[in-house]
Amino acid sequence: MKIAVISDPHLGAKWGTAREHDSFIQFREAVEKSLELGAQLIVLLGDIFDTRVPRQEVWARALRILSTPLARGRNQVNLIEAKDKEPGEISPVALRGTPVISLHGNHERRTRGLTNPVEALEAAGLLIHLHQGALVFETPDGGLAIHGMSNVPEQHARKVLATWNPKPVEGAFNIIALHQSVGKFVYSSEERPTLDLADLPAGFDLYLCGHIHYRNESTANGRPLLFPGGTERTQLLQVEAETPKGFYMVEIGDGLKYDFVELASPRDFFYAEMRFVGVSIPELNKAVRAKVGELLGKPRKNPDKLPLIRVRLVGTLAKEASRGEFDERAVTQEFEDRALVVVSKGDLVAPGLEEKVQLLRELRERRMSVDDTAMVLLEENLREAGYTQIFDVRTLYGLLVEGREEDALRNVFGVVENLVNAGLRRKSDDNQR
Ligand SMILES: [Mn+2]
Repeated sequence: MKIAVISDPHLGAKWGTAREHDSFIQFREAVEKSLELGAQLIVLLGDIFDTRVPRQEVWARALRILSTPLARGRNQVNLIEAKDKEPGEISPVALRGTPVISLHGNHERRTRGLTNPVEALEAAGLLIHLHQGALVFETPDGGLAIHGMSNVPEQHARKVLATWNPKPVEGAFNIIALHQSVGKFVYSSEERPTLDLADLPAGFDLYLCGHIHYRNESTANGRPLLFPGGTERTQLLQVEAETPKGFYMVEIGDGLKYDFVELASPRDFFYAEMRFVGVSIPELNKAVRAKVGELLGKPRKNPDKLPLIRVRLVGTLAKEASRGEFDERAVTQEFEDRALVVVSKGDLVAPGLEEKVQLLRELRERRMSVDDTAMVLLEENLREAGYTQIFDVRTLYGLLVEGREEDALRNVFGVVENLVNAGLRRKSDDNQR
């Protein structure tokens, strides 16, 4: 019995850029390759889509790819029980060809009562969605139970998993699938998971986890824990440059075997970090271009596509220099025929800016949401400019967040008008005196 395990395709990622086709090409390759290799079941570990409400163009391409497993292969698995699924949720269409079972990821998660895109795919019969549930199959190699918990907010993961409290099905090969950060396996270093390897329920034969975008292997309760990593490169971290993209082919029956299958379609990705102390803008211009040139000379796996290059700049600028003077877009343009270059200068600071960086770091440590962080920064900037007394920062920020720029502008104009009127009044008072 062969099962393909594919994670985090992030369909629609980088839409509107030179990379907009990548997520589809790579997911298609993973699905087609898994069918060629004889997958009788495909398990998707979540984040099929990059957004919770994908655009129509993304839907069309996703549906086209996801209809291939249904049309290919002869179904050799029989669903005998669906735990915690409402009757009628599983379309008979989903059990044709090679069935697909999927979690939803954090990118697809929506408020209770709203349909997420993985549930929409289930409604179309293209897959079976699992969230705190299990599917029990009869296969040519015996019983197979697939248990799954889709993504929940990281701070609730431990509690939700404990409440769900899945138990292995007796006499079956039991697989459990999650889409969370677990222990040291985190999506980003700023994420603190509540779930530890020790929290994973015991008694399962194989543990699978999405969410982590680079391939990893570990163990839980003495059994393998596999992170296939995403088929799409979304983070451009160093580890993503060092780890090939692909998926797992798991074989059960005579024991357990698994192989990582590398994809051929992803672009080459080269990553470099450059550290500076007191660097001037001309020096920076020269050094970054030289580095991109050097990375372009590296051996290539996929010469058919422009490689991705990310250069991350870290350190301090010369006294008179400001970050804004370094034109990273000029570098991208200069190399656009040879590579897709991203230069990140966020960690390159002008002297004197250390304080602000420190503030950002503190906000990050307090684990504030992006909204709250932006709010504090707006307040901080207005305070520096001496404007805290006259602006109601929270109201202003609220309007900006809701996309009510017109109202925000009116709010600012109102404040300015009051100031001008007050000034005029003072002037006329002075004149009358
Ligand atoms: Mn993801």
